Amino acid sequence: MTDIDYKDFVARLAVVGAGGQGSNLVNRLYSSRIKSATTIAVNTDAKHLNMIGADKKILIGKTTTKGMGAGGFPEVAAKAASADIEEIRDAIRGYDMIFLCAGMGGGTGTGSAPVIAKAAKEEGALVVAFVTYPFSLERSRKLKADWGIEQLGKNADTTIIIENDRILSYAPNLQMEKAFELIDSIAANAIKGISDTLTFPSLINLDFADVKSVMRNAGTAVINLGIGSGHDKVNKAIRSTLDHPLLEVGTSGGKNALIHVSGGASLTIEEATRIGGGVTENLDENANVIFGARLSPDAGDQIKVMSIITGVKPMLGKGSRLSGRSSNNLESNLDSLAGLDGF
Ligand SMILES: Nc1nc2c(ncn2[C@@H]2O[C@H](COP(=O)(O)OP(=O)(O)OP(=O)(O)O)[C@@H](O)[C@H]2O)c(=O)[nH]1
Ligand SMILES: [Mg+2]
Repeated sequence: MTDIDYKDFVARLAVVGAGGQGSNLVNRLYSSRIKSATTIAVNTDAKHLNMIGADKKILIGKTTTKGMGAGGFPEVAAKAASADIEEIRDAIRGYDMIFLCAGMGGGTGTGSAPVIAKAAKEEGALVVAFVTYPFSLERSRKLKADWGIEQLGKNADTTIIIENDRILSYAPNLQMEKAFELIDSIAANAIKGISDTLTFPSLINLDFADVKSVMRNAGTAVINLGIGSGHDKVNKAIRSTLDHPLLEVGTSGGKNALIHVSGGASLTIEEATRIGGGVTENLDENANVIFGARLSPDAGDQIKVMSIITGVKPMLGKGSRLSGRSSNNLESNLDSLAGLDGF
């Protein structure tokens, strides 16, 4: 029998960040020394790219915007990305899955992400976009964001939307910078969790073919997080995931779900499976549910849950049902969700 190097059969993954927010997210993952995915930052803004750590950086619009940014105009950024599309293609070629990150509402991320998504799909990758939706106070940016999300809907397989406002509604006293950090940690954790569980041996491995079956041409999706510890931690984890207000949507129509569970050395397959069942109870009867679980040495007694539900329609910009509710508990939950090692 000939020896086969099974590493050759592991899915190849890359994270591409477009614009300021996307590049910041890439920087965050690069700094955390993510091993399961290549990091690529794309921007029209040379100065910002210089400050970012990434395996690869691409300045787009070298001949058009000349490294000075897109000035808030998505159409300028779309042209810049198209002008340098060959360089983008060279960088993203050969990956099975691309996580594409961008803040919607500015110029570069909004305009270039759909162009990058299209190229990545043409190169054969499964394209999962993680985008942020602007704060209400960024009024004029919402129209641009809506446009960007619509374009991504046509070009990416799945678009997971994280609304900046939701963070403020349950952690209202957070400074803008800290709010950004929290929002970015959610996407970074999700990406790292999925990548690591696809790539490294895990308590319950995620299989790329399964991820593809949930994420291929899946439309908009929502992500929710939960946490549980101490007595009854499994039920606590389930409840906090179901109550998580990052996106207010009914998940009963949800078509498919990817569930990721992580916990300390004592986490059992039975507990992970119970959580998977609990957080998907309300989904469509025929929903395709896949899940993976990882042991995380630093987690101690804590179990963390991430659920991505596809085929749901988010109600963007409608504020949160949690406004005005005491948020102490959620704030501390968020803090413990923020560490990158957790998933
Ligand atoms: N979560 C998070 N959101 C951010 C961050 N920076 C900006 N945003 C949000 O993302 C939107 C787009 O901002 P940027 O990513 O800076 O914009 P850009 O894509 O670089 O666009 P231009 O600079 O206009 O070319 C903003 O409206 C904010 O809502 C960040 O570091 N974290
Ligand atoms: Mg910028």
